[in-house]
Amino acid sequence: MSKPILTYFDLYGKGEACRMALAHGKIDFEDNRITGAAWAAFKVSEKCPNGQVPVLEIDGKYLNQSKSIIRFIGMKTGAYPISDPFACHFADAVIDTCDDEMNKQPKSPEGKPLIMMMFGADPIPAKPLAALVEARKKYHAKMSELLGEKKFFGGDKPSIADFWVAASIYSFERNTKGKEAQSHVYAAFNAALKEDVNLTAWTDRMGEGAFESLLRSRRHANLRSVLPEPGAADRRGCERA
Ligand SMILES: N[C@@H](CCC(=O)N[C@@H](CS)C(=O)NCC(=O)O)C(=O)O
Repeated sequence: MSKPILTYFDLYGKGEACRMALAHGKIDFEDNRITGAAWAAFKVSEKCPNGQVPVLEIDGKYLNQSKSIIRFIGMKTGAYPISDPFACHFADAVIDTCDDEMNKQPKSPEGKPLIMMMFGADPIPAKPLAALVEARKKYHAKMSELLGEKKFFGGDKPSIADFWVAASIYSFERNTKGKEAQSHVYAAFNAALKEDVNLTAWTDRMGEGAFESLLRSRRHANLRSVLPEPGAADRRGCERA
């Protein structure tokens, strides 16, 4: 297998779960964080099948779509065990449930998800923040219910569902290097997570072992400097900071 290259922006967003799956699977990969002219060229090249990232380049092929990529990684590493269709179904169902919960996110009167205010320069005001926290609590409760008494969503070891959920939690509740103007949002989400003892314990478990170095190497994602044009990623649904 050639050394895979994961191309994404210098954000957590839709690329982070794939990074986590690769790191946890101990796959030596190039974390290609693209911006500016390099991104403009990549977007229109044959390397970018749908003009969007993430893209995983491996063995001369260019794989797009974050969920399809993470399944591919999981098939290679065992985190998506194709010999166990029930386990694969459960992992997929958790990921689909994440989508359902994200689709229920509060929106502005214009129909824009309030979470997109994370991309703005102004701190999110109290009222939309309260709505976001409420939605996040429902997400926590749903994930906690699906996790049940298992150590991981994948049972004894993490599956791609664990990486999917961890990418979100470590982008918000446990993001220690997030955008300063929104630090009160990270803090409020973190406080909400603490109310869920089960999911908090899982979050702690996910932060141990193979993930430690990945999490330690994380740096502040400067949203505005990485976007190809002001608000572009915002419009395209990069819902995670
Ligand atoms: N369904 C795709 C969506 C990918 C997507 O929305 N990518 C955004 C970044 S999060 C993007 O490439 N935006 C820039 C653009 O479309 O020009 C996936 O899950 O991979």
